[in-house]
Amino acid sequence: MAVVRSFSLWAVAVILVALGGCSEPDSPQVSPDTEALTKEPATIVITMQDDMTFDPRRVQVPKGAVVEWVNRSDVPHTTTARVGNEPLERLPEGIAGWDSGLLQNGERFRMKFDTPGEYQYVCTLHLANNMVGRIEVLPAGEQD
Ligand SMILES: [Cu+2]
Repeated sequence: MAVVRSFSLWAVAVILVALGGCSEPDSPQVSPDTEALTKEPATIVITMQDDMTFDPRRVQVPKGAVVEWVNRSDVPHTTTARVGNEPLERLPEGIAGWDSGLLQNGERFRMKFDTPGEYQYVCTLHLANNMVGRIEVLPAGEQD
């Protein structure tokens, strides 16, 4: 059950996903009439607050959703979930995790969640404040 440590590769993949998010190849046959049926991945925004919290602290998202963290406070924060840092950081089996690095006021970090399961992440700067968040990624068709 060896876990491949591939943070840097993962970070590159995340960046590529973030950069390419708006230009994903789609079906060339989509007409305006079927636009309503075209499935755009949902984007869920989580803000980082002055009181050292993620807001909302817990979210449920459908498989394929994009989560975007935005620092709305005057101090830097991170969103970080690393393999082997249980219990505060938890990832589904085989997921490499992520680390935004320092996000200053107004800066953003995005992740796409394609694997159902429970993800728990932290701000590495504010562990003492219990700055923890949780994302539950639901299998397709099971979200309310
Ligand atoms: Cu923080």
